[in-house]
Amino acid sequence: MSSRRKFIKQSGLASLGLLAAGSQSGQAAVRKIKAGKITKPLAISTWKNGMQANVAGWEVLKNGGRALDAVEQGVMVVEADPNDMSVGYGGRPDRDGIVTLDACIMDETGNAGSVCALENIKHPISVARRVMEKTPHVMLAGAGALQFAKEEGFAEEILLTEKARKEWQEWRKTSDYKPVINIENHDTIGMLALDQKGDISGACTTSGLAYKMHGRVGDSPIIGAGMYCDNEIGGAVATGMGELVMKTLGSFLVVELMNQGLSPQKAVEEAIARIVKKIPGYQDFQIGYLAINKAGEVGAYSLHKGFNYALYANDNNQLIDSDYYLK
Ligand code: SD4
Repeated sequence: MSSRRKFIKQSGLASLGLLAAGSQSGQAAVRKIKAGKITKPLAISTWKNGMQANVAGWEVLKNGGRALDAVEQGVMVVEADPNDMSVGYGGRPDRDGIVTLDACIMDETGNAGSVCALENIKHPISVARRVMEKTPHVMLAGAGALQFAKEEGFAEEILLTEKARKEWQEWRKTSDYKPVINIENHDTIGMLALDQKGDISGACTTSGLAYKMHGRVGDSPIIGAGMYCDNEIGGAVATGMGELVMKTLGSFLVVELMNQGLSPQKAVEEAIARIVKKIPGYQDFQIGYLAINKAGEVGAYSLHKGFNYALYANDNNQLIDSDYYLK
């Protein structure tokens, strides 16, 4: 195996936080949502930290606000949280000790914005939104993204916390990528919202894989890979090993499958099945998908056990264990 392949493979499960314990079975919760009349507004976010993102998003949604504002404000809470070591401030650095951030956002009109390999800016999601709203482009990278952020008034900050720096220094002693499963209870945040008007938006933000190669960009800022929304159909977000999501353009695939008539749950299951069919060695990595449709139905599925998500609907925020493929 080439060293690059080994690096990516071994870093897979370890840095993805294949966690743990939510509060109830995903299928039961999904059925409850479907049985009720609800479904508007609705917020759904990846991992346990999605709970706090949903709370911020709900403030927007319950007051009749726009799904776009809900997802931006929701994920910003996690970006600012130093305890989430996969997102924004406090995120784990790359192998050179540099924190680089990826994020993307889409609104109900199909507009999209994204930044990748952005350094020193605490809220990449807001820079992505400015790219969407203020430039003729969709994606800005690296130094150009930073230049734009500064022109837009974002302050440069050191994002590497003492805790993340110490862990990185410890890691450098061995540069060992052995998977450690189920030690983290947080990860990249992807969030989808359906507002009272019935409009859908989505956001995704991450510091990417811990100790990735410098310059590596994952799925999270790629429109259609880490996140995709079509306001006539629904939205999807991905978490986990970005390389597998990029190779199958996962979030676009989920939305397109819903367009072909699949429920959100069937669509996310099919997107995981596609990875299983197409990508040798998929067993070594975690992937999780969330999806919603216009009716407020939700879907969640992952490759491995341990993916969970936060669902806020009917004035109730719940942490739910996702169903999964590798039983
Ligand atoms: C990446 N998809 O950079 C991100 C990481 C992630 O759960 O989502 N982890 O590949």
